[in-house]
Amino acid sequence: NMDTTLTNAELSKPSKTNQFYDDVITGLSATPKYLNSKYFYDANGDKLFQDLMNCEEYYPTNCELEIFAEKTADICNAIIGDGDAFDLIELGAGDATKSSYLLKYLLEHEANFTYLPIDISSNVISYLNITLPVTLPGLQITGLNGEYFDMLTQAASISNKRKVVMFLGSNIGNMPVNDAERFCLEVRNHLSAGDMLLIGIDLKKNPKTVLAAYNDKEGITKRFNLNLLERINRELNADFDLSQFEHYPTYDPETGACKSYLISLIDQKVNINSKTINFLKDEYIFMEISQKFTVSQTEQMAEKASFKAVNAFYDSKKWFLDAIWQA
Ligand code: AVJ
Repeated sequence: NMDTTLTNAELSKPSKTNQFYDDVITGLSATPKYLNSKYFYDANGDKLFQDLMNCEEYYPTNCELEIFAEKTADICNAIIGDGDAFDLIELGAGDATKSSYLLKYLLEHEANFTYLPIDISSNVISYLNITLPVTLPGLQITGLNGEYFDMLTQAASISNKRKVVMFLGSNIGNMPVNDAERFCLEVRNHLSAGDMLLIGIDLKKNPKTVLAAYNDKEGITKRFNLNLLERINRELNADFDLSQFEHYPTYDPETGACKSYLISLIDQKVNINSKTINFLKDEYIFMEISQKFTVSQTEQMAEKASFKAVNAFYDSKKWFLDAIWQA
């Protein structure tokens, strides 16, 4: 049950019962302050991310869509392999637009598979469970709502078929490089020899292009960041004044780290249920990292996680990579 809304009874209990509350208090009590970007994705955040994917500057989605549309057969044939039954597991499925290209092709070619989308958002999973069997007749789907590794463990417990895990959209970039390596190793440890990881990775490119994608003119990225404060207000009984925080995106072409911050415009106190958090003028909250990689960095990452990089699919601009790594 991922509904993190606190009832009055829960709010008056020790905070241990609510992970979202604990994480928010931990992050905002730290120096420097931070929030975990996985909490961006409530119903409003899902909607804002949809808008972001449709905005002009946010290129990663269009690049990956191009790869999935243009290289469908090659990707699917690599996934199908010898033709044995398999589970197609997607970590952070979102609206499954990209994977739909693959799902459609796999169904048309009578591949024997079950689609298991995993998402932290219960909205996403109920939406997929309802809509995909209608738009893709014959699709076997089991949506799993929860944290990636809990749900990977659950997926393994309900089936012992070969596994193809998809981790698309450069979601891997939401972790600092060391964490990303550890994450890939943990995925590998949930897999068996012959299983696969299809991973979408945003590549280094002109720094202006990267920065613009996280600083769109319409201000959707700004609202996407501020939405987390709004979510904290709504779900954790807090009183953030959104007009007193400014969105500050950065990109460092050396490290490939694209980071977003919210900066306090004034000295201010924010109450979160019974806790008070002090902000100094110009103090920042680190909100999100969207790491960009070189191709050789992605190959190193595969190797460190005990995968063999077996296929690489690029968009025409070579801005984005979908790689197949074999366990
Ligand atoms: C969904 C994590 C891949 O980092 O590019 C988009 C989220 N943040 N704009 C990304 C996001 C700001 C996105 N990921």
